[in-house]
Amino acid sequence: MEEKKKYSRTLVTTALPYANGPVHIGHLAGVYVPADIYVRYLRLKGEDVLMIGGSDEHGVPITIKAQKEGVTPQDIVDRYHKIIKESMAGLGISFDVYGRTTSDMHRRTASDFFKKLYDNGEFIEKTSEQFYDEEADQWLADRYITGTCPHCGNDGAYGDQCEACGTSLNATDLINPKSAITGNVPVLKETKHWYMPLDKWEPRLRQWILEDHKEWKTNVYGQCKSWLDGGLQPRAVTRDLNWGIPVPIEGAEGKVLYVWFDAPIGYISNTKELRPDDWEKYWKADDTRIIHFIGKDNIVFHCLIFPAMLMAEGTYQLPENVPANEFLNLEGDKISTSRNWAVWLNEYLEDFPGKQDVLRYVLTANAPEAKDNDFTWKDFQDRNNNELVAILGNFVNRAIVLTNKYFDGVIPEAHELTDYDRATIEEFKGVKDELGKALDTFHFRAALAEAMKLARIGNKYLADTEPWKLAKTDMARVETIMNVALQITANLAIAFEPFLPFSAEKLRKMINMECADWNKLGSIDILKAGERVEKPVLLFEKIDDETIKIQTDRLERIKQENILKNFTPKAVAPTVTFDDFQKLDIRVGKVLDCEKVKKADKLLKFTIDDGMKGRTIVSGIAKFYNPEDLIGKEVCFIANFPTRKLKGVESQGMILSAEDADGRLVVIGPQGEVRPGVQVG
Ligand code: B3M
Ligand code: ZN
Repeated sequence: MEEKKKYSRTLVTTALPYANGPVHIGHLAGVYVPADIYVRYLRLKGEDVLMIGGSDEHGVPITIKAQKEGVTPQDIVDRYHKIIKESMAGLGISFDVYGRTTSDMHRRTASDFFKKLYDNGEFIEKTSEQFYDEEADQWLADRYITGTCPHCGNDGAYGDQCEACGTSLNATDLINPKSAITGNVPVLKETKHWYMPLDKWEPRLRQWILEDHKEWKTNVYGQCKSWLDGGLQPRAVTRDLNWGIPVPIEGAEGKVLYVWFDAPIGYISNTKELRPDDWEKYWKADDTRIIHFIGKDNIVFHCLIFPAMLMAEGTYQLPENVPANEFLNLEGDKISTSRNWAVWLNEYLEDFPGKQDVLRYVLTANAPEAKDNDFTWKDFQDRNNNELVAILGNFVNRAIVLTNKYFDGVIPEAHELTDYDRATIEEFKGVKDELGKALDTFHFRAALAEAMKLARIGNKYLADTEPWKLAKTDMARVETIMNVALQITANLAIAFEPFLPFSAEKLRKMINMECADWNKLGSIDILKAGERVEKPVLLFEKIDDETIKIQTDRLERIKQENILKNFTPKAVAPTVTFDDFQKLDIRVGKVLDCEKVKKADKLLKFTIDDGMKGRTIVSGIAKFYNPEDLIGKEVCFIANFPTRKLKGVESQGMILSAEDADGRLVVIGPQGEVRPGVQVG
């Protein structure tokens, strides 16, 4: 392999979330948590690194949300920018700057960028037919138009992208296009726009990615390859919209820059905001390394379109890597803002105060690095209780408690090391290399597992050496053991800093370690004998079933609401004759008794007064009723249904019930009292 280019500084960018809603665990697992781990790691190593973030405040996602609520787009972005910025800070995502694309700095930067490309003749000017909603009197760009994706058949595809298969589209590619404002079939009208001729840059993009960046993640490399192999087309970089950055040329009134043209430039504007005097070296110097953290739906924009823009501009570095992640699902279903199927960061921080690191841990341990992955509350609880509490928290707590107990908090000296001590030390020395290698190559799950390995080594060391048993007989040995255990604790404070910054800080305070230094990882003389540790503080606590149930109940409620919202009655069955109908002998009966059928959690056994000699009917509605509540009620049943045996009980008929959209069964009965045994017809 070709030797790695030397670099002196790193610019890490993180996708700018649309300010049309709060951020959720999908955004976090895909982009912000891994980026934050990476940046914290570089900082620990003493490298020059900037972490650039901000809100994406233009584009149709914002105007659609504003129209829905009857407020201005500015109201929407002001509201969500604040929520997003505060909640990210709450989770310890350590941006050096978190800007916004409605800032003056950004407006100027994006506008100048466009102007330079325009002046250099980098755009194609083209008049073409675009969709227009006559009733709404509005052009339909991007998400204003929905239809069927010509590639995968998803019928919720947008005019610029299909989220199901990730393909980037032109609105006119959609099958059965519909206006997202009125639902009308749009008309085509002529309008002029400016296009980036991506085809012109294709050979350079090909060389740059397919030849020079074979080390990129396979999911990213593969997506790029398939686009490049499909051939790139010119893409419009302007839109007919009244929200965005005005196209800075004559004859473009009423037109704005396409949001995907201005948003990536936001990385540049926000860097300028942060470092007005020397921002350029982070973008243009040879020894700068740019890394874009994004989700998989943004790959085309960051690997092909933005690089083509940078190539056309001519003075910028191209990204060194784009470690895009796949998607995180929630309890088996795709996360969806419109269906409210998400765990929202701002709500999490309210519901789980002080537990930022638990979420960071779970999202990293489960990161969708190579394939889509699933977040479940059960897994969240298990990982907290069985890993953070039982392994990491337990070891640290033991080391600190024992030091306080035997040495009054003073770090004891290590005397002669045994072979076992030496083997343990060798083992944890290896962790540094492995951890560094995994972090350098964006394998954050593997890196976290390595850090956890260190805690496991510590636990095993104490369990094997049993200092509490030696305390009466061999205090010198206990001193050595506790010294080693405390050195492991100090190593943990360094190793976990990127992943669990809140807990690492608590831990550092407990052992009076001022700052974490990556270079010391793996050494056994981080803490000096004679110095003190503080009293133990719990790093993690168990999360009980009730706490989890509140969350799963909430999701269950949302699921039901969504089902009911989307309910459409089934098509009516083929017509029957009166004779057909009369064949069914439906009657009213009174419930004399009702009880659960043993060993069958779905079945209820009814004793029915049918006006004759009475009958028993078994019905599969146990999940929806308390048997006692049905006693005394009148129900309708089919009297000439064939007798069947259900779980050993003979059922002589069938009780009628309606199945609601969510699968709930509701028993049907007369709306007034009638004599048991009368017929329904
Ligand atoms: N706002 C899309 C998204 O949130 C877009 C990213 C911009 S990154 C420059 O997925
Ligand atoms: Zn598709």
